[in-house]
This record gives sequence, structure tokens and C-alpha cells, in this order.
Amino acid sequence: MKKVIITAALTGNIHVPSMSPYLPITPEQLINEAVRCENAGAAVVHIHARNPEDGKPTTSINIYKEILSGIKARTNLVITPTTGGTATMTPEERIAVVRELKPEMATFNAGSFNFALYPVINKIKEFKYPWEKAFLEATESFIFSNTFTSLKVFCKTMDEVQARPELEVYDVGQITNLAQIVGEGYLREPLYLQFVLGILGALPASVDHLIYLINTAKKTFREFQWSVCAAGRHQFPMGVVNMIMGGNMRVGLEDNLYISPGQLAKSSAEQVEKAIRFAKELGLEIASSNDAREMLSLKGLDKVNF
Ligand code: KMH
Ligand code: ZN
Repeated sequence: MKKVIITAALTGNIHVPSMSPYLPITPEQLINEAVRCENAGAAVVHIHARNPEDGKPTTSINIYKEILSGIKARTNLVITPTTGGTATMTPEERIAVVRELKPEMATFNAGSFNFALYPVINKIKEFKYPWEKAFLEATESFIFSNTFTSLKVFCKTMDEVQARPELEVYDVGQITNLAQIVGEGYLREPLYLQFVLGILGALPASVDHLIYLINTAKKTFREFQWSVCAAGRHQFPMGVVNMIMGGNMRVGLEDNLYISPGQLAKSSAEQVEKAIRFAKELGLEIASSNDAREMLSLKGLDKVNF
């Protein structure tokens, strides 16, 4: 029986600290959260770094190294750092975390699109840090750029360090992007797709959209595995349907700050526990991190550079 890989995305670079007191910011908080998520049954953690002083997303390789080596020292988790970078970074700068730290897996965003967060500004009563409001406002004119040129830069670097790309697909056209670079020999099957639903600027979260993405991928690729992550209240409905469809599930405070309507999650581990309860009720088995390594043909934690 296929086992289900549960990924925990711990903090992201979307939510600002004023949205939840439980959003982990410092390396220590992120490492402790990873330990909780492993104990709850997660196989993979997805990592963004933040400035420990004020929670502002950072691309500091030193802070990434501190977080990743701290998680490696206390868990056996597969660690997937982001290559999302920031609005002003070049592809080379965004992929530096992979070139330097040589992780087993890293994110790979499969196309360009508006990535807007500004509508949440009205929901935040008081901003804790001066950077937060401007950061959210800036997304009104933000295009998340992932051109074919930058996708190929990412492919080359991930190949060089044997990091598996976790292919973030936010819309159906990005499946065609991936097919194009597979066709040009930059990317090889079997692929690991992460369908990302509910981002303003890309595909809204709904069952028919999820099924449309899965079926389009089945028509396009011979061999792939997939997972889903969905923003906010869509996280569990999309995840459970996806597990029934034979896919995997991502949870975590990066994608959703709540454990149930109106109730903030105190930890991504609470969402991992809830996802595993659903999976078990569906009669599904949970993949350990070593199962995930086997299922995704990862190089192993002994071959990373942190
Ligand atoms: N933030 C999510 C919507 C990445 O980190 O590269 C998708 C994501 C992408 O996690
Ligand atoms: Zn991310």
C-alpha cells in the first residue's frame, strides 16, 4: 500500500508575525517546531528563514545553515529549504541556498504569476514590526518571476548537488512549463509535484481544480508523485481529497495559521497530528522520513552540506 508523505511547512515568507503569536521566527523556535512535527509523524519539513530580531524573511545563508544543521542534529527529517527568495533576488541568488547547503530536496517554483497578499492588511488590527505593512502592500505589484531561463538555472544547480526539486505548481500552465524543460532534458522523470492552491494570482482551491491538475499531470508525465498544499481554510479539505486520490499532503503555519475555524494553531505539529488522524481514518499508512527518501529517491542526509 502506498504510504502518505506528510510535509510540515513551518513558517514561510507569507504570514507576518502580527498575524499569529505562534509563528516560529528564530532558528531555535524553528528547530523545536521541526522536532515537534517529527514526533507528530511528519516525514519532511519545509523551511524559510526569518530575521530572529523582527521576523522579517531573510535569505541569509548563515541563518539557513543554523536552522538546517540544528534540525539535522535532532531529527531524521527530510529538510526542504525554499528557493522562493525575495522579489528583488536574481535566480543565482535564490538558488545559493541549494548550491551552498546541498540539501536532499528544495523547492522549485514552476512559473511566473501575481502572488498577492495585500488583502490581509485590513484583517490585522495592530502591526508589531514596522516592516510588516509595507511588505504586504508591496505584493500588490509583485510578480513571482520564474522564467524558462531561471528554471534552467535552477535545474542545473539542483543536478550538480543532487537535490531533488519539489516542483511547486500553482496553475495548470505550469505543468506545460515543466513538460517543456523535461523535453529539453533539464529535468528528468519521475517528478515530485507539489500542487499549491488558493494563492491570489493563481488557481483557487477547489476539488475540481485539484482533480484537473492531477489529471493534466497524468496526461503529461509518465511517472510522478504529488502532494498538495492549500492556503488557509482550504488546507484540510484539499489535503484529504488529495490523499484519497493517492497523493501526499502538506500542512504547516506557512500555509494556514488555524487548526480549526477561528482557532489559531499553536504549532504546525497540531496540523500534522490532524492530517495523520484523517489519513489513518482513511486506512492509509504514514511514510517515515526514510520511506519518503526511498519513495522520492533522495540522496540521503549524509550527503548534505550542513
Ligand atoms: N509558499 C507557498 C505558497 C516556496 O517556498 O518556494 C509555496 C512555497 C514555495 O512554499
Ligand atoms: Zn515555502
